[in-house]
Amino acid sequence: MSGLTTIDPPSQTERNKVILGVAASDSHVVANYLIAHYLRENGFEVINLGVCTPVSDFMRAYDEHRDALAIAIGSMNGHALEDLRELELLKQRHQIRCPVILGGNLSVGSKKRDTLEAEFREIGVSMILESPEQLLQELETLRSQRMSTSLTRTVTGVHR
Ligand code: B12
Repeated sequence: MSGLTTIDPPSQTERNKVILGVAASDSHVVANYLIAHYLRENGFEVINLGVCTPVSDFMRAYDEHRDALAIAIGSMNGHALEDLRELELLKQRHQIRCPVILGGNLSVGSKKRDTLEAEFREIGVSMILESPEQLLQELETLRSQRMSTSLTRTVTGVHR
């Protein structure tokens, strides 16, 4: 028999959670505050770790909230590459299954290197987004994907 009658769909918060914070060396708080507010206004539960957050703290937050849709990291002071250099290693160690999204001013100086995105991918960043609006759009996409995956599992009875 199908799992439809026996398996509860994921709760509202399970579909809506995002872990947010600012990279370890960075104390710029304004965008973090505004993004947290904006996402909450749009129905997301935000676990906001605030400024000066080491990668290990993002991982620990994910350990506590393994249903998070994404980890979103801001960096304004130009030192994201150094701050996130252990990301790939720690992602593996903590079995991170959601995307790690990065945004802000990602290198020192106004001219950005063409290779910057590739450099971030190499250290474990899944995608770079420019604005809170893009972040919201991406989270909404992730949420719908999550919902259709869990629906498929429910209908076929392979929900775990
Ligand atoms: C206010 C400010 C400060 C304040 C911060 C106060 C506080 N507690 O927040 C103080 C004076 C403390 C400060 C300190 C420093 N600052 Co400062 N600061 C600024 C300033 C003027 C505004 C930043 C801000 O709040 N903007 C408002 C928010 C809403 O906009 P935003 O930060 O640009 O964020 C937008 C996007 O980037 C994006 N975004 C941001 N985060 C994220 C995250 C995700 C996931 C996504 C998708 C998108 C996203 O969305 C936001 C909204 O559109 C900027 C210059 C500027 N005009 O932008 C410099 C600036 C960011 N600072 C800069 C620097 C260098 C420093 C210092 C290193 C200076 C120094 N030598 O001490 C220190 C670093 C301190 C530290 N440890 O981090 C540089 C960074 C240069 C770079 N990256 O190449 C800037 C750009 C100034 C400049 N032109 O040189 N700063």
